[in-house]
Amino acid sequence: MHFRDGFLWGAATASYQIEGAVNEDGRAPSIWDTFSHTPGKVLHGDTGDIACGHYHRLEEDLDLMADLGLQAYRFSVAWPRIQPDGSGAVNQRGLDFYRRLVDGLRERSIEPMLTLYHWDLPQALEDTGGWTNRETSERFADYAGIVYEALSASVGFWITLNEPWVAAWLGHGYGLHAPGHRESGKALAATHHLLLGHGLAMRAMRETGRDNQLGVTMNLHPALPGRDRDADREAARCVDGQANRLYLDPVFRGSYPEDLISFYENRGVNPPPVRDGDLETISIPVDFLGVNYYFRHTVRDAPDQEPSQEPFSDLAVRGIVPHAAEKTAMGWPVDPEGLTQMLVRIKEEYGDPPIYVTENGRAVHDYVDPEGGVDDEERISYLDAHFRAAHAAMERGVDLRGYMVWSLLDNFEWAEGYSKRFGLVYVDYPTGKRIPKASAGWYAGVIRDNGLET
Ligand code: IFM
Repeated sequence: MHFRDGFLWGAATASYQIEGAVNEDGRAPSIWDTFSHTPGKVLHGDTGDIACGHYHRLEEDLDLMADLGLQAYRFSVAWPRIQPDGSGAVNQRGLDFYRRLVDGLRERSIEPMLTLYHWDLPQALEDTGGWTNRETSERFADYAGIVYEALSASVGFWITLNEPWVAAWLGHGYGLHAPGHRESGKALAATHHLLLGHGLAMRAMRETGRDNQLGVTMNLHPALPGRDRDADREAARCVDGQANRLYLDPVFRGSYPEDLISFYENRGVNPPPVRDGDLETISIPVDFLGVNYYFRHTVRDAPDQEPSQEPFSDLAVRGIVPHAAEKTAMGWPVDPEGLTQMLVRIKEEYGDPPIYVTENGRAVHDYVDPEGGVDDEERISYLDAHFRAAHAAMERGVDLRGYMVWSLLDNFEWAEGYSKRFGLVYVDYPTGKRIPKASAGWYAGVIRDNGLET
């Protein structure tokens, strides 16, 4: 089973999840430093203070990528390293770190794919309202302009935001992520300001006239009714509205999904604070869409459900995990067909954009065996099935151009701390030692062959 020539195989990470060195070289706190240091927010009280120590092990990690044969590496820039106050003065030492990273990738012929925002908002901006404040969108565009100016000659792929649904809803609607707010209205405001920030950043980067690929990454999940009932079908439509269309529609069609906005308005929740011209800015054409795919939502109508920290509870919907499904260590159902469906849907309903899978992978209860290896068979079979699902979408005409496995390294899995391992490479946290898992060797073979055995 062959992938097209030039298909880009890589792996992904994010700044707060791997770097550590949170107080070094001028970096100031982000909302995740504050959140993770707040008792009760992250499992076992884990924080990103040290994480994988990537900031200090840069060369070693670059060599690991080269050993794996990666053709691309997706990473994110920590805004509080670049602008510790979230605005104004630029911290050159922060930029220097990413310059070393990008140069190290280029020396190893690995294509850098840079994400500007993977959730580590400078705390100073949160103190003035964070993403619920419109000004944050403008600050984000300034920051994008700074990083673009510094690195656009060496980085070909630029992603404005990672998973705006997660930043908006887990961070502002359900309180499971930083900054920990729990109001649907705040999540809608954050959604709008994140998307506006994306559009303003797109404009700032485009205006330089440089010829790079610019896009945005969304986490997308097909939504399926749990039972053969109209009420569950309606629940699935609502979840699809919040999880998928609330992001795809404004970027690709220049509008918000009316059914979802009226659902909230009917319950007294303010709609996204749109001003004249915002949707034109948000829908500035992207060169590609980044898709992060993990699982499908299966949902039931739950009319008596009170809004809680449970995602979609404010939609009076409950998510279920089908009994028969294989589950990952996150408890997420394994569903490769959902990837094919989502990719084909984007092609059919959103104008057939070029797509990169910018994240896909699974958590496994990995351990080091007595021989010193990590035999993560479940990860191999998960990736194998999802690569085939991606290939099936390409056979149906989807313009899929590359695939980034989540993740290069085991890392800080947000509210789950270090308890969940997604890496191709095992990290022994007490020592920082890296041990490539069986999946790393297997993936190197896939990259070498640009395909899978049938
Ligand atoms: O670890 C996260 C990543 O930061 C964003 N996408 C999903 C991954 C697994 O939960």
